[in-house]
Formats: sequence, C-alpha cells, structure tokens
Amino acid sequence: MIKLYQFAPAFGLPNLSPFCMKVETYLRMVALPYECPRGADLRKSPKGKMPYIEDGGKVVADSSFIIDYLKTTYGDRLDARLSPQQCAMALVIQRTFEESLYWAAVYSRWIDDAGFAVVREAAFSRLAFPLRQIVPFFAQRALRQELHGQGLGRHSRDDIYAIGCRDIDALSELLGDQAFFLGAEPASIDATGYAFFANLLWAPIDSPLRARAMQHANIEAYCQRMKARYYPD
Ligand SMILES: N[C@@H](CCC(=O)N[C@@H](CS)C(=O)NCC(=O)O)C(=O)O
Repeated sequence: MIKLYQFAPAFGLPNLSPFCMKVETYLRMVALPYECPRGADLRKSPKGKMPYIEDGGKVVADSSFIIDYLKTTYGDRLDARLSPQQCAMALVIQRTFEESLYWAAVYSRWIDDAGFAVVREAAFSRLAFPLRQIVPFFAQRALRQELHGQGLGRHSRDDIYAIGCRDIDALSELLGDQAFFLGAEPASIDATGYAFFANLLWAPIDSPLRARAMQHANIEAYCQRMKARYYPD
C-alpha cells in the first residue's frame, strides 16, 4: 500500500500543510488506498520537506512529483479528459496557489503574531522544555529568511496581505459558479484548490487572507463540496 509521510492532522483539518493535504486529497479523489505512518520525520524526507511517499520501495518527494508518479503508475484518472487549454489553466491556477498565495499564508502563520501563536501551540507545545522555547524561535527565524529570499518578506505587512488577497480574488473569480475549477467534474487541480482554500478558511488563524476568503461565498461552497465528496469521515 502507498505510504504517505506527512505531518499529523490538526484542528479538524487533514493537514495544516496544504502540500500534504493536496496529496492526501488526490489519493482520495482517485480512490487509491494509502496509509499515513505515525511519526513521519522531516529529516527522513529526501528533499527535507513534507510530503513524500513510498510505494513498493520507490520513494517520491514533492506533491507535484508525487501526483505525476501516481498518474504514470496507476493511470491518470482525473485529468486524461482535459484539453491542452484546460491543462494550461490548471497549471496557472496551481502556480498561483503554490508559488504566490502560499507565501502570503506562510507570512500569516509564521511571522504575524496572531498566527504564530496558534502555529507555535499546534506544532511545538508537545516538545519538552527547553526545546519548546528554542525550536519555535529557530523555526520562525528560518521562515523569515525563506520569505526574505523568496522576496515577499521584503514588503510591508499591508502589501503582503494585499498581494495574497488579490490572488484569492482572482482564484474566486476563476472558480465562479462552477462546481470545480475546470467545470462540473473534479480534476487534480482541485486537490490543490481544496487544500489551500480549506487551510485558509478552517485553520483557526485569523488574518486578512482568511477574512478575504470568507467574503467569497463560492470558496466556502467549493470547500464544503470537496469535503462532502472526499472526506465524509
Ligand atoms: N514543493 C513542495 C513544497 C512542500 C513544502 O513546502 N512543505 C513544507 C510544509 S507546507 C515543509 O515541509 N516545510 C518544512 C521545512 O521547510 O523545513 C511540494 O509541493 O511538496
């Protein structure tokens, strides 16, 4: 059976990492059996990030490479019907979630005080003293450096949220009144869409990003639709 290595679920969400939740959602969408070994260790991940999978002795890291591997190995059960234009649209939507909005969400969770208080409690409260104090400090410092390197972290708080909110508005506009991002039937891009939107809406982290997502009724409806279909449990 496919082993999905990822962080533990939190706050009623399958995962606080949208990349982990994306892969788990994809596995459910294509009805591939999987298990999530307990105590997955970031240090064992080939790329030092979650998620990664192990399947019959083959290890694959990175959510997009994992989905590519699953499509190649088990068949492309969701996207084979898509036109080249729909595939291109899916890629642009994915990039907006993963390469732009993601970084604004990282800022809201790891740098902004309100978000960091929640993340700190969820991720580190079970560590023994003094690690409970030290690890969050270094984790936050590492994320601050990553945000600076990526570039978003060089902007003001207001500008960072303005950038993230524009992404949310654009994604909501593209979704429109369709059931899924590419129409009436789900495609693999909806694993990304659901993972990112549900994390914005349902993780208990108040931020201008969450407030903006809540203003778009189609985002909440989309998440409820995906949840009912793929996470009835
Ligand atoms: N491109 C990667 C991104 C994965 C990623 O950024 N994972 C984060 C959690 S959301 C992580 O494991 N961070 C740990 C770290 O950087 O130390 C993918 O699609 O899987």
